[in-house]
Amino acid sequence: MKRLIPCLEQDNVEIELILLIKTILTACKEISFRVGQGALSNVLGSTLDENIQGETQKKLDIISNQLLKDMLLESGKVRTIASEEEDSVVAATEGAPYIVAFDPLDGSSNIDINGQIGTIFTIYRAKDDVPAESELQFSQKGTEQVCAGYVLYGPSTMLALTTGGPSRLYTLDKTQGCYLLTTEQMDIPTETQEFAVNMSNFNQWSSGFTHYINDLLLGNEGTRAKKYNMRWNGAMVGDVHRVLSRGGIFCYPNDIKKPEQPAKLRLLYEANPLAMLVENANGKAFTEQERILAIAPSHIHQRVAVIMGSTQEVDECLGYLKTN
Ligand code: FDP
Repeated sequence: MKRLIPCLEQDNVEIELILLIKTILTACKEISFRVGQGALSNVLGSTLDENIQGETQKKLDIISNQLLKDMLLESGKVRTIASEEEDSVVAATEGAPYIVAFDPLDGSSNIDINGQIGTIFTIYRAKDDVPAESELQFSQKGTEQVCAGYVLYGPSTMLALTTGGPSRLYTLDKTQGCYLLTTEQMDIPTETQEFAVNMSNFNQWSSGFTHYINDLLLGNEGTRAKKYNMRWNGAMVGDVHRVLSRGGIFCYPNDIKKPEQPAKLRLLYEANPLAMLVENANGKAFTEQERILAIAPSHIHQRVAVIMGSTQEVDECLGYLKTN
């Protein structure tokens, strides 16, 4: 099996970027170890702090954030860092070529129950006309990402990565400490009979999205004339991993009862990297109206609705949103 670095070299990824990816993955190996230790390393449970979005921070969130931040600050390759767990951007090395954003541990509610969680990351080129300490470093569309990926801490630790070419999947060989290529090119089937959505939000959706889900639930008797199955992991990284692995549609639509904050998921370090992986695996990733990767961001913690996965199913869903 091929190791990660030779794969990146073969894909003609520039050496500086390879070194940066290696740094992120070294931090993730450490996170994987701590996650694997579970209750034995006394890292489960909550701290008393809240992050900027008012969510209680879990101990593992804080540790993972610190590990990634420290290693990126030391690497000399990163000019500016943004994290779900940091209120504002962190200036790193002046003149360094890249900026990095990450969600250190996505799916926090799964931490204490030994469920799937993961680190999502994205890399862009630094802007020379913007100071390192400015949030404007990140006002770049998702199409500008030079690398997007996640490390999933499940029964095995897996890395999904794209540097602009195909989305590839690697598995961490814990005996050797290296990532081995296990799926050369992920390929999302265009059609599906599986959907992922938090059904407890049913009463908060637009009429178009409610109509779409109702038609899926009607199965063979409804207009879609197909029996659909539902899977909900509770961690976007795990749900999108399933979609990348065997197809499906993942939806986190707007909550129309919360006009002040209708969307839940974050554009910079959740939606954009996963959208790039999905598109580079022949899938489609939209909000309720537009291609996620084409959004000009307004803020590092900006939230967007997310509908991603099998192309035909995403198109069907978007059709309901247009006509209702
Ligand atoms: P979490 O807050 O647990 O980190 O990023 C947000 C996220 O997880 C997603 O991974 C997940 O899909 C969603 O929130 C789950 O939130 P709800 O339980 O509110 O639907």
